[in-house]
Amino acid sequence: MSEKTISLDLTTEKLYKKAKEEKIETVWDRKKIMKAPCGFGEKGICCRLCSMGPCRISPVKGKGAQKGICGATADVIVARNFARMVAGGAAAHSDHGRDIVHTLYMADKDGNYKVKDEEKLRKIANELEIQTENRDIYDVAREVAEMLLNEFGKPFGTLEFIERAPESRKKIWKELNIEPRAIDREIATIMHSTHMGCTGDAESLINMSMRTALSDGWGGSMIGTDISDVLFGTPVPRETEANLGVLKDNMVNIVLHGHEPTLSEMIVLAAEDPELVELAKSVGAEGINLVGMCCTANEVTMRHGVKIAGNFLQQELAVLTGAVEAVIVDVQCIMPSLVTLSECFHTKFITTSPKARIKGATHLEFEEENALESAKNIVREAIENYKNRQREKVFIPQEKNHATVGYSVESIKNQLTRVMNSNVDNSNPIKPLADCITSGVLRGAAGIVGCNNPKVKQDYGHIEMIKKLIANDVIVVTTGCSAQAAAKAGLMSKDARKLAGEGLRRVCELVDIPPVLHMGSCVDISRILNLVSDVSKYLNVDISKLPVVGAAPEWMSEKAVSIGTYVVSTGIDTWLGVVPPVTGSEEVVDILTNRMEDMVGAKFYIEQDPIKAAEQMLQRIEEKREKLGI
Ligand code: SF4
Ligand code: MSK
Repeated sequence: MSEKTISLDLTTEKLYKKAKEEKIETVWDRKKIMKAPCGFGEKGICCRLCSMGPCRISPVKGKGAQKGICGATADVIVARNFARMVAGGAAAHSDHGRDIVHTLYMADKDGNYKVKDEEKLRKIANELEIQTENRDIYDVAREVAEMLLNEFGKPFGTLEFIERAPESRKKIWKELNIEPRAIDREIATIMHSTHMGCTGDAESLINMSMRTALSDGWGGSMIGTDISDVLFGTPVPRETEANLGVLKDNMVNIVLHGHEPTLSEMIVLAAEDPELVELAKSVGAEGINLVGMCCTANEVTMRHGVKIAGNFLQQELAVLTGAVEAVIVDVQCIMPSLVTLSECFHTKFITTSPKARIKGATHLEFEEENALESAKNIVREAIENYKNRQREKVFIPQEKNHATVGYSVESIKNQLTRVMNSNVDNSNPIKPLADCITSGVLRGAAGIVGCNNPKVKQDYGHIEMIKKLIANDVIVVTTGCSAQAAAKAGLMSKDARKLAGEGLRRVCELVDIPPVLHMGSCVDISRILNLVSDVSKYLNVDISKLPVVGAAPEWMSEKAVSIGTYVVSTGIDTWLGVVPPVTGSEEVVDILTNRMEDMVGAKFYIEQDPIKAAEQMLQRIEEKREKLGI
């Protein structure tokens, strides 16, 4: 594979070339060794749920095994595998959310974790019908935390935050019996129903997948986002930079990678500690340069403007620069390959969570009870490693781009109302956005999210799709690695307005925003759900009728399968740029790409060419506009 074909990003090309020259293995080399993927796995027709198997179904109709030993058909096997992917993704996001709520429970005015956004906490407390008047804010915090922890295992009722959805949506969920109940319960139900000898009906399994996915989007992820805002502050627009060029030759470089802000927030504080800054100087550096990778980068850039080193496929490349003293990780999207790769350099690969220990890594467990001290110890480890940097091995590509980030729902509403205040009725902060859509100045909105995947030229899917959409007056909101691709490509700079169509450009100029808005990490897709719900309620039309689309052009993780499923179940058509492992079942393909529309008013589209996908999205947006008569 040549460096030209693996990525759209010049820094990736350069560092991949370096890896080749130094005979260091990367994700692309392992992908090549893997040769053609297993045809059964690719189609989802391999089952190893019991020891009568493993069973694999012949992909040729009428030839070879058409059923597993227990009699399970390809439809059942594919649907069970899909459901388990959803459960895996929902578990990851929701366990993240649960940890954040635990932190809120521990929060104390004299402790390391404090309530930073009291207004948001009071708003959530009101929603949960928890008294706030004349109460200490930390008492309120504990009661909110207890109630939200209960959302994971409560024996009766449905999730509290689904009340935020428009009535029309809740009605659909109720009729289909996919209103999510307790979060852990939905995940356990999938694991039970997909056990050998349980559900043998593909449609029922996809229904259960929708309910479990909704417990992620409107449950675990939404809780994770909201409580992170309460603890660490609701993001507001701020400036940052993105790409590996943010690493500094003369500083202690620390890459923060993973997902949960409980760790990264404390590392941010520790890196500003005067004693540690002094220590960095005493070892010959000019200071500490903290940068982010993957969703941790999104969390800390949204709240502090910490610079973004890169997205998923750049984690190995950061180490390959030879200039990173430590990669500090917590959970999710961390390649175990970082162990051997770090051994080729002086880099310390530090794991911190008992949920994601990796053999060969330095494990410094992050103790939340002693959070700041614990974070300082981890940062100290990185500083002390600066002296081991081998100068002859250092190569930092200089490419980076400027980005304006920090677009929480609150900051989008603020920005819109503040700027457009003079000529609109200010009674509903969502009115200006809704007006721009109904008048046709903006044709619609698109949420572009998700990972990188070495099956796709890195960032190509994200960037080509986004460019096509903004050129056609569709405002784009992004999260996850997609947001980082956009930031690296300069699409989050206000200058990128020049790439937008006339209507979107006018809105960007008036409101002073870039055409692509960074809404945060993967759990923050819940922000998009809240925003779309607000527009739906304001216009009094169901979400499925709005000119709004979603896409994950380079997705790779189970979390993305859960996300796609809850976004579609919320009524938003979603395009996948990587084919999911379901093509071994005509019925499952039919449900996902056709019948789901009759159930929830939206469906999946599979299109590997991002430009064609964007054209389909634009067409769908226009169809919806026509039906709405706007
Ligand atoms: Fe085979 Fe059925 Fe067992 Fe799966 S559950 S491995 S299809 S016998
Ligand atoms: S980090 S899930 S690679 S978006 Fe959220 Fe990026 Fe995908 Fe991980």
